[in-house]
Amino acid sequence: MALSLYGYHYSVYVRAVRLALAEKELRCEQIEVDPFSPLPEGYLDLHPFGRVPVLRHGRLMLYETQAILRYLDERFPGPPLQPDGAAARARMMQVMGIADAYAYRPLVRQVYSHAVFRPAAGEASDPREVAMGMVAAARVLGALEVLAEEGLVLSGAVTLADLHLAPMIAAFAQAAEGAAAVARHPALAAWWQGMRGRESMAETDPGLPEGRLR
Ligand SMILES: N[C@@H](CCC(=O)N[C@@H](CS)C(=O)NCC(=O)O)C(=O)O
Repeated sequence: MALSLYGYHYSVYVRAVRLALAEKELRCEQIEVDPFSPLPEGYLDLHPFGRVPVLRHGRLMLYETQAILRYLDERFPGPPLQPDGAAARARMMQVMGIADAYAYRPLVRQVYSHAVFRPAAGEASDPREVAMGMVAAARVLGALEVLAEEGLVLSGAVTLADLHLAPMIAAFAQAAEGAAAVARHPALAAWWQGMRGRESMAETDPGLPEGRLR
């Protein structure tokens, strides 16, 4: 049964799924859907909230990145991406929850989008969004530092938490102020140094738009 991924090239959530596919060495058809443009007809039948990613595997259609990552890890062979032990698994889920609830908006939609993506795309950006994002990011990085220091996740063997978080940190760290903020957190910075060098990260790097008008 073939795998298909509906996703937007620049989406951090889609990149998390692509990372899992790469780490598990799975082949997957990629269908481009830009959720920030008018959606293709029928797309809301696949994802009622109009977001990306959506994974198709045979008759199974799945949205929500955490569910997709779990499915890929549990359904397919390859290196296991979930740690042993209740505490480490709970930490993995905790990091993914932090990424969704507290990190995505400031790190990606405020700092990356307004300091990096929009300027590259030739779109208007708002420095106040960057400033507000940096304020909110401080608490997120502080919380992640505590967890990386503890070492149950974000240190060593790659888990779904690493794959979920890494695209957000990758986006954030493209802004000079984002990179400087990560560097001020030694355990998180050490994790990021290891993570960013992985082959799967190079394979899934979306690059930047060049003066493209969306
Ligand atoms: N909870 C969703 C979030 C996915 C998400 O927000 N994706 C972004 C792209 S990175 C999106 O589709 N945004 C469209 C929008 O905000 O309208 C998941 O985990 O998959």
